[in-house]
Amino acid sequence: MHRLITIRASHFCEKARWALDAAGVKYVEESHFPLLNRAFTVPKGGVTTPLLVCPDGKVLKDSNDIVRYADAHLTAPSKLIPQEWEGDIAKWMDKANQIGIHSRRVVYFHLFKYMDSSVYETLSDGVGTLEKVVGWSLLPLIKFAIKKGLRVDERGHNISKEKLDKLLDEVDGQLEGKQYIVGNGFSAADLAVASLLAPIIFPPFYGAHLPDFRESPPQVKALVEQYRARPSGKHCMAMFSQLRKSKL
Ligand SMILES: N[C@@H](CCC(=O)N[C@@H](CS)C(=O)NCC(=O)O)C(=O)O
Repeated sequence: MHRLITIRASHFCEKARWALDAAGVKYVEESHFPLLNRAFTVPKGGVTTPLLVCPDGKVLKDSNDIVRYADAHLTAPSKLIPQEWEGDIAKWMDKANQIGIHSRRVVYFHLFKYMDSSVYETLSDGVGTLEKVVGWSLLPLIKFAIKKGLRVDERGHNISKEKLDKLLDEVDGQLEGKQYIVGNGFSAADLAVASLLAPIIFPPFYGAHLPDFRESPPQVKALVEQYRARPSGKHCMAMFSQLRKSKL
């Protein structure tokens, strides 16, 4: 059996989970708090999550590698990375990672500022009982490490929002008159962009607990609605409701 080490709410982890689910690769998910994840990834030669331990002992330390590994289990016409579109898909997967870096900072900024009380619930999703207790007592340190490590502050937020908007202009342009980002069918490009934009869209059928968008304060609602209104936001909602749903 494969073991997927995650921070469950992480959008990079959702990308890996979705690809494995789409390919029918069986795995057990082992979720951890941010920061505490390193006690489980570093001994396996990794740092961040997702990290996949394969039954033969091989370790995949990057979400794009996990998507490619999952895709190797698929055959045409279900492939996430059809050979003819490989180059374009790789380009969009890289762009999706950039989207993920900036959407994460914007979302953390809003979460800490307006929804601080829901941070523990979100970060502790899927974590074992003992680690939940440890995570609760270390929560101030974990939040501090996230804020410092990812530069989640007013300035960082403003920079990331601008970069995110530019990246999404490109996605919006690419989607003009099209349902999918590359070619005529769902691919790893759609999966990656939708997953990495998801924390700002709150799509249904996300594979982890996200705070209830309907209960969120007006500042967060306004942010989500602004991004949901864009073609890239609509694409994210559509990919999750039409395609992620059946793979959960
Ligand atoms: N390039 C990596 C990035 C993954 C990443 O940034 N993961 C974050 C969660 S969103 C993480 O594990 N952070 C905890 C840490 O840095 O130890 C990938 O695609 O797998």
